[in-house]
Amino acid sequence: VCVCVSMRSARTLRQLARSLHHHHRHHHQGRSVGIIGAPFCKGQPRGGVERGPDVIRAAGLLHKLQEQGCAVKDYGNLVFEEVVDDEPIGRVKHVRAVGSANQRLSEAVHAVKRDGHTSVMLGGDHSLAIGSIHGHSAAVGELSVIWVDAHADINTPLTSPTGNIHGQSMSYVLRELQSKIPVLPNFSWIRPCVSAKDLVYIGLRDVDPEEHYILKLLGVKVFSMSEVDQLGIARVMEETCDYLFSKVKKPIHLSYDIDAIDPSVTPATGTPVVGGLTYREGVYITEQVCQTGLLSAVDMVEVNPLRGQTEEEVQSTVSTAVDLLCGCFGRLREGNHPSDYRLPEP
Ligand SMILES: [Mn+2]
Repeated sequence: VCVCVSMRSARTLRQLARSLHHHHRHHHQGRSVGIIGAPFCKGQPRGGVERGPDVIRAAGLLHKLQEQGCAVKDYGNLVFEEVVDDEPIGRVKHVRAVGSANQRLSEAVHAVKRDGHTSVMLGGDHSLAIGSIHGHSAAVGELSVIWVDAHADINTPLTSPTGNIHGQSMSYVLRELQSKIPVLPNFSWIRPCVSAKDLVYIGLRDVDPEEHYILKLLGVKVFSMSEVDQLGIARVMEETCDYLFSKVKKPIHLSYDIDAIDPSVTPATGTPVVGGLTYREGVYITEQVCQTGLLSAVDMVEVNPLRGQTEEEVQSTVSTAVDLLCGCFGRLREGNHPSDYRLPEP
C-alpha cells in the first residue's frame, strides 16, 4: 500500500475537496432558480408593464441571486404572438390573447419545474398568474398559494366591473368557482387546480363587493391591511404558515403583486392603492416564505416602468422588486455568509 502522497496528488486532492465543497454549497445553501420573463400587458389597459422582465433583470437580479449562492438559469423572455380579432366577450377584454399567452406560460413554468428549479416568473401583468399557477400545479400537484396584493384578483368574467383579466386571475384556477366561469376562447386548456382552503391573501385594501362576497362564500383566509395593522406582519406570517401547513406541507406558489407595497415605495405600477405594506413588511413576507423551505414558484408582477413620474420612482419600484426576490431565496437582513467560509489566517 502506498502511504506516500506526492505534492502533486496532494494538491489535486485538495482541489477536488474544494470543488466538492463548492458544489456542496451551491447544492444545499443556495437554491436552483429558473427565471422566465413574460412581457405581457393585455390583462389590463396600461402599456409598459410588458417591460417588467427586462427592467428587473437590468437592476441586477441574476447577479444578486448568484452572489447569495443560487444557481440561476435564465430561460429568457417568452414571445407572445399578436392575436387578431380579439373582440371582448361580454365585458371581458383580450380574452384570446390572455388565453394563449397563459397557455404558453403554463408550459414554460411546467418545463422549469421539470428541470428541478424554483420557478421565478417576471411579469407582465397579474393575469399571468393563471398560467404560472397552472403550469406549477401541472408539474408538482397540489399547491399552497400565497397571494400578496392590494387587490384580490378574484372577480369572475361575469362579476368583473372592468373586464380586465388581471383582476380575475384567481377565479380561473379555483376549483370552487369552476361552475361560475363561462367557456372562453383560448382557455380550453385550463383545468382548475387550486382549492380555496389552500389560498391565503396578504395586503388586500381594494376589494370589489362581488369579490368580497366570493371571499366570504368560499371562506378564503384573508389578511387585509386591517389584519396587518391589528396583528403585525410577524403574526400574519405565523398564522399564514399555521393555516397552510396544519395538515399537509404542499409546495408554495407565491404570487407577489408589486402594488401590495405602499405606492410611496413602489409607485411605478398600474393600479396603486394608498395604505399598503411597508418595504420592511414586504421583505419580511419573503424571508418567512423562504424559511419554510417549501417555496416552489414565485410571480413578480405589475412592475410598470412607464407609470413612474420620475426616474427615482421607477428605480425605487424596480429595486424593491429585486429585493423581494432576493428575500425569497435566502437573503437575510442580518447578513449572510457562505457555509464554507474560513477566516483568513496570518
Ligand atoms: Mn394583482
